[in-house]
Amino acid sequence: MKLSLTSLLAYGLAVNAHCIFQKVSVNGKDNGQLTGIRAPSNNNPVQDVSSSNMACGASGSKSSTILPVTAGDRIGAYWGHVIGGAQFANDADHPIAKSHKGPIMAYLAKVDNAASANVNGLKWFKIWQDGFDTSSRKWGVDNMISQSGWTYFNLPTCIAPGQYLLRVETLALHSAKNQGQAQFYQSCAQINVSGSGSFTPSSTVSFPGAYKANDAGILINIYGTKGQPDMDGKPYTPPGPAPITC
Ligand SMILES: [Cu+2]
Repeated sequence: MKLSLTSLLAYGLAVNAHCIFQKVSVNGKDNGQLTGIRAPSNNNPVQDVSSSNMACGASGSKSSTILPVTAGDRIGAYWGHVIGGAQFANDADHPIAKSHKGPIMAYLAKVDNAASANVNGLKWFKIWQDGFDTSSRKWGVDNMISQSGWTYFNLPTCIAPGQYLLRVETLALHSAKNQGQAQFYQSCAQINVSGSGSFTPSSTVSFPGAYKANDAGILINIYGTKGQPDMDGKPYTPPGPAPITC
């Protein structure tokens, strides 16, 4: 059944197509809903790059769990339209509306205690990103949708042992040709890394602070000459620093 806009409004459901990062898997093991993660309680995006919510999203759910991971592990970040996944049966906007083209990025910040660390003033470095593939013309968001809401990346093998916040971000660019209309969705996972890595970042960024509203990867028209959201095949560089290399 396809619900009309009128019936959606009649049911009192939010008519938006946003998303929330709300679960973490490690080497294929799903840790469960909101376990070891700080996630906003609703799916509204952050649109002001100077907001303190740029770090880990608007404050919402908290968890006392710190997820054990080993450097090199395959991490999964799960996105859903709302907390819990789909908003209703056959939700076409789960895990996110197909219109919401853009990159997905992952950052780490070293903390003393991942469950209690204040998100303000942390020093972040990027470990992974899935931007735009000029040959397939697919965005990171397209890959996340095709993997049923999961985004996968490896925790770099060089990451030094200790506790970190893992910030995973979807940046939706469908309206980004107007300043302030790019949509940022991020939550932070609480992880304790083991292994024999010794990486210390030579440079870090802060959230807010890492992005400017007019950065080339944020204030951008992604539509080609026929209105298709594919950059006309031109390359796209996500905002922020390049991911580290081990
Ligand atoms: Cu949205």
